[in-house]
Amino acid sequence: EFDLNNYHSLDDLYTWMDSLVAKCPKSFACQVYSIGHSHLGTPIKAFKITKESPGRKSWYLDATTHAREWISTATITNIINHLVTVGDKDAQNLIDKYDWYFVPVVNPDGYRYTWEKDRMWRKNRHQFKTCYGVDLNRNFNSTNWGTDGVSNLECSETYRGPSAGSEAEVRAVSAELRRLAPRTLVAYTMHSYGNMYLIPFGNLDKNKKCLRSKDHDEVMKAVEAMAVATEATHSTKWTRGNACEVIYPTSGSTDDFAKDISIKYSICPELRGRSFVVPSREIPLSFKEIFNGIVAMEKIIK
Ligand code: 0X9
Ligand code: ZN
Repeated sequence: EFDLNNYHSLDDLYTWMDSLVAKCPKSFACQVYSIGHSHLGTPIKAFKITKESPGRKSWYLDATTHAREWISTATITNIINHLVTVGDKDAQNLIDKYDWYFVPVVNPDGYRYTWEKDRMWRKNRHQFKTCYGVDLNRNFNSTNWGTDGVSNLECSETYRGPSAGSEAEVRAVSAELRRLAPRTLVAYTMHSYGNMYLIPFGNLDKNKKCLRSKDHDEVMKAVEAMAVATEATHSTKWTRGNACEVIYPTSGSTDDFAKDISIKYSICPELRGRSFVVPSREIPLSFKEIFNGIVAMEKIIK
């Protein structure tokens, strides 16, 4: 039995995703597919929940772009499970209104490495001359790639890579986001840790000031509702706002890329935790607070 309140190896997770398809009710369709392969050739698997009818909008969610941020994969796993098998009023409403696309592990090579060798690994496992790995959240071909909060040194934890979109994982996610963008309302790329909801942009403008999107205020209204619902779940505090202002400038992030290709609600949650290693007993707490946030935000966006 797959324990939703625990962490799982990549192989166990992928097996669970396949087995969940068989439990999908008749009222909607479930499918596992691959969006591409990692640097070392591991499939990057996605799970989709769809209904046949024209003009539907979708949500895209991903996790574990950074290998050590296991709580993000555990949280997304619980969201998928809840939508497919629990079918309460909230789940039914979300599936009635939207198609859902999930990539639980964007960085499967890095994730494997955290299980087998180094729990604190962050980057992918691309081998360079002196060190391994590109920071995938610095490699997306978004505005001003390679400028802010990045390193051009291959041994750095924030190595941007040799060029924009040089990494297989980033190309796979970028292609999937581009494919889905015309009908996608929300891109939700989960990280840890810090109790934050961040929105684009991470990067600076030409005067080296934090850059807000044109619709910043409108997007913040939705994020505010999300944050309030999350905070109410277990009486916690969540910081929210422009990523560059709230934490630090970055360029080449998933959320900046998604915003650049016109996905309106592009959000980067930094999930709960006091370190990258979050005790498994907090998995159900993370799921509940994040799911409540999604339910609350859904009510006010279109
Ligand atoms: O540095 C990062 O990539 C993120 N923090 S983490 O601890 N998960 O590594 C923050 C990214 C903030 N910028 C954007 N979301 N654009
Ligand atoms: Zn991260």
